[in-house]
Amino acid sequence: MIEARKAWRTVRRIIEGSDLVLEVLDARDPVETRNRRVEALSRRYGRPLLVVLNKVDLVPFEVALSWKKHLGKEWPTIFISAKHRMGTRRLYRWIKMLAPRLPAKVAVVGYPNVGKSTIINYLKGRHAAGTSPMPGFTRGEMLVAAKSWLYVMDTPGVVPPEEATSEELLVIKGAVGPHELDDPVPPAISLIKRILYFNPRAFRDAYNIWSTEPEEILEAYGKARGLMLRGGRVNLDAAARGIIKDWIRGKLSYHYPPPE
Ligand SMILES: Nc1nc2c(ncn2[C@@H]2O[C@H](COP(=O)(O)OP(=O)(O)OP(=O)(O)O)[C@@H](O)[C@H]2O)c(=O)[nH]1
Ligand SMILES: [Mg+2]
Repeated sequence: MIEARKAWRTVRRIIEGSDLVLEVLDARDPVETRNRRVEALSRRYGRPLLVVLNKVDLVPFEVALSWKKHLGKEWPTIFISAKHRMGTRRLYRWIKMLAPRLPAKVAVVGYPNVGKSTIINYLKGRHAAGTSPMPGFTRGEMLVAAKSWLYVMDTPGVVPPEEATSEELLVIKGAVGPHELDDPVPPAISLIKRILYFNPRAFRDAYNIWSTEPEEILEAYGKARGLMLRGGRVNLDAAARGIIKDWIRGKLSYHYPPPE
């Protein structure tokens, strides 16, 4: 919790010192990765904000488009895939358009693991910021000179304090790694339920598991990976961590349209 408060302090200071804020969301779950506290801070300091829906390679094009339209009612919004280097030109264009001056100092903020550091590397065109499939990787801030007219600030992923109390929610948001959980089974079960709700085929597609019962899916996953305890029972703990990891890494995916 102290760690989280420190991270928010960093983010607040960086937003205050920036010309433009990029709020990064995971296109698989824009509702759960939308960071209204970041939006409130941008408003408070009068900084323009661009919503960047990242990881669109994991959702159908029409879904990304409908979210862009939906979120676009509140903030300028674009979608990109930083990993697959899709959408850079558009991103540069929007930064130039929204920044009140050049060179612009741009703060890249959002939940853990949404791809902030990957976006920084992609803006720079080569590796500058450390990235990791495990959330909570970036600990401090980092200023990167991406172009002659563009400075970008990498920031640690932040979770609003009121959400930091539910491990189940944090797992869905991709904001905690499996190694951080004492008992990964309950959050894995809620994650499986949510994935099934939005994408009933997810486990079939990812692992060829046809069950639609969360507990059975966990068992089948453990069995298929050889995650067994002595006596022939499945190591549910390890299976739960495995599924959470696959969700974080984008091996499991779902999507849903914005509200009408
Ligand atoms: N499929 C897909 N994966 C991506 C994309 N962008 C980033 N990732 C992956 O998401 C994971 C997290 O990326 P990071 O850039 O480290 O995320 P971050 O927001 O900086 O995370 P923290 O520093 O922990 O807050 C990595 O495994 C990236 O490869 C994308 O566009 N598509
Ligand atoms: Mg990072």
